[in-house]
Amino acid sequence: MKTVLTYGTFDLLHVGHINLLRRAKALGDRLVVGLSTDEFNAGKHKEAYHSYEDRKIILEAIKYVDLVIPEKSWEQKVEDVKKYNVDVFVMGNDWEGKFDFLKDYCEVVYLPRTAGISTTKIKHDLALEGENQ
Ligand code: C2G
Repeated sequence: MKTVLTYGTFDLLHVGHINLLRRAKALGDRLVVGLSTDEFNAGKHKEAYHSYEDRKIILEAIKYVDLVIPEKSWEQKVEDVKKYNVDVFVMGNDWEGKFDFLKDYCEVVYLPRTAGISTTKIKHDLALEGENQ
């Protein structure tokens, strides 16, 4: 049983998120997703449109996702890697290098981001659309 772990906010779910989750799952047999809580997001200066509870329901409906756990702090990753016997830690390459400390515990893989889509872009485009109506 090869376990893969990733983290994120996954708000306003889009193809970039799905591409990440699909490729992450392909690296093992089980994918665990650390989902940023609303409180943790506040620390990232992010405010998700969907609540943690709703984002969790949405993620759990994705066939690539096997388990969703709360991401409450920057410091929990080593503990999570040990707790879930993680073999591979995966993030999009906008995080390239930021989690290399985990190489002492598991493989660390940064995957190319999907170009042209982001939650921020979705919000921006919708706001512009609203202004033009
Ligand atoms: N992602 C991607 N392509 C995009 C958008 C996002 O590959 N066009 C990836 C990101 O690189 C990340 C994952 O999808 O690996 C989730 O993205 P976010 O929800 O924006 O997560 P983020 O705010 O980066 O939080 O402790 C780590 C943080 O919780 C990561």
